[in-house]
Amino acid sequence: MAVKSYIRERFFPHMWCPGCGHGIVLNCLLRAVEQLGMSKNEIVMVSGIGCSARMSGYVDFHSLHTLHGRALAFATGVKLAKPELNVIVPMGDGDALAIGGNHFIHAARRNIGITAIVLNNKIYGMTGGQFSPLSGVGTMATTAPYSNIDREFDVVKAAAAAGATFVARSTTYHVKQTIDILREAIVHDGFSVVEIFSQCPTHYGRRNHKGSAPDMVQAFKEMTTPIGSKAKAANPDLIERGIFVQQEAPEYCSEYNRIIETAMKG
Ligand SMILES: Cc1ncc(C[n+]2csc(CCOP(=O)(O)OP(=O)(O)O)c2C)c(N)n1
Ligand code: SF4
Repeated sequence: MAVKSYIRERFFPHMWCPGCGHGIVLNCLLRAVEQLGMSKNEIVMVSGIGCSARMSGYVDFHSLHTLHGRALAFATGVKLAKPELNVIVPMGDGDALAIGGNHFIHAARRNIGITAIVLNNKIYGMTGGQFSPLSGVGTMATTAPYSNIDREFDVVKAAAAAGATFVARSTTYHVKQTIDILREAIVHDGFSVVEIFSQCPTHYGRRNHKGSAPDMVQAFKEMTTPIGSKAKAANPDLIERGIFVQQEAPEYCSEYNRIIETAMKG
């Protein structure tokens, strides 16, 4: 089975807690890569620090485990040096949009051909439950013991506004949709952002009385709806999932090479 050949079995069992959503995201990603028929040598996974970022240790792709919030900066260097490779960057909500927020918006603005996966569990999992820019008002966290008052980013809107040319959202409940979206994101020629709601039963769930991991996964089913559904019209609180942006625009590495060619001629 090709999926097995994409993992580094020597690093298993993994460090994720029982019920963590990040393993489901990894499984979806491996299946997307398998369906694309890609060789592991064509893929580079670059990650920062966090439970999500730990993913780069488990895949038998080329991999770089870098600094918290800086994965996209390293990934930009890799992509510029080897534009023919598929560069995939899994990030937690803190990694992507707190410490890494600046890199995130500028990678989107440049439209560099990287696939950014934001595993949104609404909390800093690895460090024990601090709130992140995606936690939202009312969330209980170690750093918000009387509940969080910070409003959250909408990752989809932030990515689209910053210029990402592929923007999508899914959840760990919707594995088929997640696989399909990841496939499209990987082959997209430009900056692709896939937000995936992923449960952290250990820190977010426990502190916010969200029940067991299966309860949290079930909640993703109930709180989301396909883009443009009738249910959304009836209940505006539902969160839409699917592909929001998918457009062609000059990709950064191609433009960069064009400039190099021009300079060489002159
Ligand atoms: C420069 C720096 N600042 C802070 C940390 C501590 N740190 C490690 S992971 C992390 C946040 C993890 O949360 P998130 O990125 O949302 O991923 P998750 O663990 O929830 O998957 C923090 C603050 C660090 N490693 N490096
Ligand atoms: S702390 Fe949360 S995010 Fe980290 S492995 Fe455990 S369940 Fe997953």
